[in-house]
Amino acid sequence: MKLDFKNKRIVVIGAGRSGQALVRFLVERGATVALSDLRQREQIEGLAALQGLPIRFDLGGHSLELFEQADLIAVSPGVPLDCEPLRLAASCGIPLLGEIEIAAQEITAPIIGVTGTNGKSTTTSLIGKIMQAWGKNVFVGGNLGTPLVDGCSTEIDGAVVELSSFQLESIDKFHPAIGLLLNLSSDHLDRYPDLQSYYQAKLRLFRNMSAADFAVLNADDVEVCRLTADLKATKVWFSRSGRQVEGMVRFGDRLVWNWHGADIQLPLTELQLSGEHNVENAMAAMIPPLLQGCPADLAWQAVCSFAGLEHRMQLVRQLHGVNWYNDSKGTNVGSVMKSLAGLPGDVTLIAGGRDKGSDYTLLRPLLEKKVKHLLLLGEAAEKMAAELSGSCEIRIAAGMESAVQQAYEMTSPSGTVLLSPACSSFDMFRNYQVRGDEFERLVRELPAEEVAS
Ligand code: UMA
Ligand code: ADP
Repeated sequence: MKLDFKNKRIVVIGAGRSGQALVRFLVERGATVALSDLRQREQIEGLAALQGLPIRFDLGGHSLELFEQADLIAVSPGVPLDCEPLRLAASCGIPLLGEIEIAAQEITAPIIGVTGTNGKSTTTSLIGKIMQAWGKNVFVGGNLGTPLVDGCSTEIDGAVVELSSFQLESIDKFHPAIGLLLNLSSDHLDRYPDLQSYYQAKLRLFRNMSAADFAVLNADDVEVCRLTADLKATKVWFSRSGRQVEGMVRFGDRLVWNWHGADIQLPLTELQLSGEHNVENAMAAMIPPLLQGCPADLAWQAVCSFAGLEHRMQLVRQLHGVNWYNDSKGTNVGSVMKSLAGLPGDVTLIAGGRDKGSDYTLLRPLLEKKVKHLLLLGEAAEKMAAELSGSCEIRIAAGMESAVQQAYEMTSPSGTVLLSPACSSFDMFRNYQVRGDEFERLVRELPAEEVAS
């Protein structure tokens, strides 16, 4: 059901991509909009594009009276719901909706929502590729980059939306036709008091779903199995370890779609994406299109033609026998473990950034096995060095340039240099893309000729 925004006083909190998209969307629908952000105007990218719109800017801090007097607060995902202006608005009984909720109430086409700790962007993109190959006009975005409100203005056959726990916190009636929960492991403990609160935010994906909807779940993930026991949605499983479940099961080098008597087999040897985690992403991504009637061969071709997203285990350069990988999107401990697991030994790992309350000791066994040198950056460097001490040779680098230079000097031929930070980028870079781009630029500038020592 469409919400009526006409003449409503709406405060949009957060002036990033979501906030700016919300402003355009709400102004078009006749709302009286104020845009509020802690940052000063000159610190915020893209504001010039809002020039000329009839909105009030409340920048450099949140004016509490605006929040008290609003009819509705529209919240960006990065804004914690317990911050002062939102607590005040809640105490005044003012409703709050997130960007995903506001957008989804306008969309009548079926929505496929993808969540989980890792693999969301890859799986969302894969589903998008399949749907497009099938001739469907689908919106593909969400946490991936393009806010869902930007998908409301066009006629679409469906939407494939990556959903973070932050986005799911502020949904209300949001009701995807298919919801995917890829895996659960530790992340974002700088926002949540404990792991269970983070997991519960993820599970909100399923709160409005009924038996007519599908929940696509990872049968190999203990936490996913434990926490989804009571879902109302019809469960469709995927299992990379060959569990006998109804859904998509991997047996050796083939996948079997074992659903309501279907007998479809898919050869894994055709998959371009590398790493066991990407087998899971490919399995999960196949399920929604198959449930919606997409021919399996067409869907599998689309999956196999996908070479992967930037900043995820991207081979940047081979130099003097050393492979240099950019995995800047490896922003938590679980993802770094997957990335390391797929590499041979003799790794120089560049990690660090802004800590999210992570337990880095979980990395110790893999560091002992695969990593020779660990170069640490940013705010988390000292904490990581303390928790990982003794697992390999550890140095703290002054910045990315110094880390790349040291990695160049210390990595032996046939070794690997991997940027996979286990942390967010916001202490040193605008986002993980800028961090990855900077790494790639520095790696490309390394001299190809051997430097005499
Ligand atoms: N802000 C305030 N008050 C506060 C806190 C923040 O005003 O109390 C302001 C900040 O100063 C900043 C703005 O809020 O100007 C940022 O808003 P935002 O963090 O919601 O950022 P957006 O640019 O809108 O991007 C968000 C997602 N970011 C986060 O969830 C942190 C993007 O995901 C997403 O692509 C985009 O919406 C479109 O949907 C990025 C991300 O890092 C990739 N996501 C996290 C992750 O993947 O781990 C969850
Ligand atoms: P997300 O959007 O959830 O952050 P991405 O698809 O962007 O996930 O992948 C980010 C990183 O997470 C990758 O570089 C890889 O190291 C790791 N990863 C990807 N898929 C999975 C998965 N299914 N399970 C565990 N780790 C994964």
